[in-house]
Order: sequence, then C-alpha cells, then structure tokens
Amino acid sequence: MARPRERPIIPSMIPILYHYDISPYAELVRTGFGAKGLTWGSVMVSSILPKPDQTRLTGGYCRTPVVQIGADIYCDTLAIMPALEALGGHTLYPAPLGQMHRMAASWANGPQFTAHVIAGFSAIPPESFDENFVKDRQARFGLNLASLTAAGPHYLGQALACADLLSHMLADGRAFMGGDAPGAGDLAHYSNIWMVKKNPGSAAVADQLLALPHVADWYARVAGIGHGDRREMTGAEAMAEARAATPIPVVGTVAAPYVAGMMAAVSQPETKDPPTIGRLLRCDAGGITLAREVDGEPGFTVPKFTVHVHFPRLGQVVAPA
Ligand SMILES: N[C@@H](CCC(=O)N[C@@H](CS)C(=O)NCC(=O)O)C(=O)O
Repeated sequence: MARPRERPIIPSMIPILYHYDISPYAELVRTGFGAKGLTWGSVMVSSILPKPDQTRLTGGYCRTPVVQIGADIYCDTLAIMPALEALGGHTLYPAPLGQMHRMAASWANGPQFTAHVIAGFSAIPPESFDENFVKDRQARFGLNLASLTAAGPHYLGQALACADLLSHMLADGRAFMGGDAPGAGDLAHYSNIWMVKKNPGSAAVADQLLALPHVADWYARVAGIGHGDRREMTGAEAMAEARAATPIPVVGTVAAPYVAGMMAAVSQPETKDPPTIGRLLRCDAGGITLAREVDGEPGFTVPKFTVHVHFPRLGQVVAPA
C-alpha cells in the first residue's frame, strides 16, 4: 500500500487549485482544504475548453479539478486527496474507516456522480442550458440533452438509493460516515448532492435526497467544514511557482508491460479530451506519474522546466506514445 509522502511545505508553496465555482469535484477538494485547515491558492479556469493556464502544466488533462504543489501536478480527485493528505494536519482518512474512505469516495465519484448529474440535469429545462456548455459536453462526453428527460427517473432512483444508504448509516447517531470525524468519503458523497442543490433548476431533486432521515443534518455538518483559507492567484503566478520548484522524488514502480522512462500517454476512456504525454516514472496500482517539459515564455531566463504530472491508476488508460 502506498504510504502518504511527507513533504516540507515552504511558505510560498501552498497547494493551488485550478477550478471553477460550480464544479462538484472542485467542491470536494475545496472542502478537503477546509477539513485539513489549509491555506490554498485559487486559479479560476473556464468550465469549458480551453483552459490554457491548466493545460500548459498538465500537457492535456483538462478536467476540473487539478491541484499544483510546486512542480507536482495532481489530476483527478483520487490523486489529489492523497496528495493533500501527505501535507499533514487533520487526516482525510480518519479511523475507523481509514482507507475505506477512498473506496467510498471512488463509488461516489464514479457511478453515483453519473446518477446525480443525470438526476439533476434531467430536471432542468433543456432550453436553460448554456449553448456553449452543451456544445463542449457534447463534443467531449457525448452529452445528449434530448435523452436526459427519459433517463431521469432511473438515475434519480440510483441517487435516492445512495441517499438511503447514507440515511441508514447515520441512523445510529454518528455525525459522519465513519463516526465523529469527517473523511474523504463524506466529502465525495456531499459534493454530489451539493452539485444538484447548487443549480436552481435541480434544487427540488436535492430536496428529495436531503429529505431522507439524518441526511440533511449530515449535509449541513459537511458544508460547515468550509473551504479553509482561499487566496486568489493568477495563472501566471501559479506558473512562476512551478518554474521555481523541483518535483519531489517519485515513489512507486513501473509495472510490466510498461517500462520506466518510456514515452506514455495517459487518457480517460469516457472523454475525447487530449491525453497527457510524458516520460513514465511511475505506473503501479497506486498511481501514474509522467515527467514532462513545460515550454517557457519568451523573456524568462529558464526557458523550459520539468513538472511531474500525477494520476491515480483507477480510471486511467496508459498507452505507449
Ligand atoms: N474523475 C475525475 C473527474 C473530474 C470531472 O469529471 N470533473 C468535471 C467537472 S466537476 C469535468 O471536468 N467536466 C469537464 C470540464 O470541467 O471541463 C475526478 O475525480 O477529479
């Protein structure tokens, strides 16, 4: 099992989140900052392509959120949350569930994310969607607004089944999924409901989920964690931090059939987004790391610099490039 890495934080090297306000996965990470009591930098990106500040560092990965710590770039909440955990402070994986929080979160972030998106979207009149948002999601994820209405009841049923599990879990009076302390599993399930509640068009769907016994109180407790200490930054400021830093040494191995140092492409099967291409430094059950060169800008004394781009292994496709 990969152990959290210890890393000293130099004062200027706060974690930097690339995000936009209505992103539920970003809300998960923002609440993670809150749970750990962290100060963090906020770089706002668009909810649709392009996202140049982000993709200059990731080399392709354009989903939200991405977290930068110095010259280490973490893509996907399944890689981001362990990276935040390694910063120390309150744990995101409190006992007695411990690492079970990661399994609970991966269910929330996978099938239950889809269920909550479709349960929410199907309640919103198609004409109220932003045209550019629809075009972006059609091209990248195959969004089909016309089929959403019909799919709504099924996915609402799935989201309600999840809320029902939460309700039963909380029935013994516990404050959070594992007991007294919130963990990554709480944050992931919370952010799904948050997304449905946040959009006025689907707020009535969220009310159905929150109407199950104990769920609204639990939701309010997670919301009460807050977002820690958020400081707005520009993309250029974040880029300067990456340029000034050195990636931390990579832990883990490259498992066959992949070979350490080979050029590899990492992509996500459910999107048509471009892959991230780089030199493979890690590819094992615990994660993937690529080293890539970031083009400098004219006028900088160091024209190119190296970043390490990290992914979880779960959900990522690795291919020779
Ligand atoms: N598995 C990823 C999924 C991230 C994801 O799908 N995020 C949504 C927004 S919440 C997204 O990127 N949508 C397209 C976009 O924002 O460009 C994670 O856990 O971070």
